[in-house]
Amino acid sequence: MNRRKFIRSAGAAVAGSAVAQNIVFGRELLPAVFASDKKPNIIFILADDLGIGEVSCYGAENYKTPHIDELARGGIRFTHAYTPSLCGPSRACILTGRYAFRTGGTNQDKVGQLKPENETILPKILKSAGYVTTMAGKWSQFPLEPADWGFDEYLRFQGSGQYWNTQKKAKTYTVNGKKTPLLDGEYLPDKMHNFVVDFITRHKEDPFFVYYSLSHIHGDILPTPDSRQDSKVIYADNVTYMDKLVGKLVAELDRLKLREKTMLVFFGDNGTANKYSDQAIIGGRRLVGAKGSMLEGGSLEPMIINWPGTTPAGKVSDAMIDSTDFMATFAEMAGAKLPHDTIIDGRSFNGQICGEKGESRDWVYIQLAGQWYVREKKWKLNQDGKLYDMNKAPFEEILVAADSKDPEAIAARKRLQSALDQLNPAGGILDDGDGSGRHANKTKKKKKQFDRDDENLDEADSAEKNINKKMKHKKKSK
Ligand SMILES: [Ca+2]
Repeated sequence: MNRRKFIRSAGAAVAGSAVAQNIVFGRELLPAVFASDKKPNIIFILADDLGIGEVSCYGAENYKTPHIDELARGGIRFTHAYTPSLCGPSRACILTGRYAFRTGGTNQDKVGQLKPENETILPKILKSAGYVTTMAGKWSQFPLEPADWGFDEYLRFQGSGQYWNTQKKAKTYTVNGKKTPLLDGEYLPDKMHNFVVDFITRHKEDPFFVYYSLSHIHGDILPTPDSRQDSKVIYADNVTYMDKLVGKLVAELDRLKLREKTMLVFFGDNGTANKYSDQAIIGGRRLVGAKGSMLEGGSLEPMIINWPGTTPAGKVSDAMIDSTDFMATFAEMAGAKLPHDTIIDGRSFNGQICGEKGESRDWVYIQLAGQWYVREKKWKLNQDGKLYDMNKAPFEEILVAADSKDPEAIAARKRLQSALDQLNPAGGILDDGDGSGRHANKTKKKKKQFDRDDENLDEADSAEKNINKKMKHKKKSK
């Protein structure tokens, strides 16, 4: 039996035994079989504040992303991939495979309080299967250093959207614990690229995992090395540069002859920032909502998986993908065991990657602060019992009357309410922040501040700093 067929039949066997939604199918069955099989390298590229409205293969009219589009032509482009609409809560779902009401990562500041002794994240899981791991770029809003969470090597910067040393937080960056100055004229995203290329070159014989967490296209929006001096489209220049970096990395994989051994995943951590959402136009229309909202523009993300020889080329998949799924998927791919003493919400979509029809989840769950919803392809139900018809999404979400007699709507409400009842977010760790998803304190900030697109994220970063200080103090006093 070949590997794909094995994945399919193992999945079917476990799914058939009616395991709970929360248990990843087949996870106990795979490692022995995969041990002798070649494990793919995994490169996870996470763009910051990028929605589908900035990616041309999704129909974005104001931007061109030829290199990302090329990945889609040679791989699978997913049209229904979702994640919470702010950086921290989104990254917590991606890295832990667990929902916010389980980890406590309900807002930006709270993610800064997660602890490695409570949460096992992706690098640790993959390391247990023989992977060498690295991260490059933004580590916020996680606390401590990437190494404390299991990365073998890392290059991280402080805060978000760091590019030039003219920015306060970009005077230095940290490489494997060592503060390194960013010199005049050095472009941090290029340093990150070089760091990743050096890593994959040194480890081309090992299975490796790269968590490549881009600066782009989070504010500060500054001219790129390629911007014309008189450029009036600096934001678009940043989209273009991000795309160029993706192309450059693919070229390096070609040079190293690693393309067929490497699964490239491209994803965004949340939707377009408010400030630029009017330009994120598809088919003449703007998406509903933006970063930080509970609407499509906040959580619907571009997602492309390219692995020549394994992913079907040019496929467009409408499978529902939840950002907690990466953990289960990569673990299955690597033949790694997931933690057995904790609930993993994500489910492997390995079958989709291998070009088989595959099990698909029926809904995704999205939470930010004290708000949440479950979303199927056609319907969405939130924590207040409001049901939305999503047939015109991502451009419109139509509220269904509470007393609607439409039998489809009645059945959808019942289904989704049952999913929410099963998850029971209100019975988990509750958000004690100001409700914005940004802050852990209860003092409501002025609305104006919410609308600032959190370009600076100073408060989230200061919370991260405080917890880092506390942990350091604790380590010393031990
Ligand atoms: Ca973000």
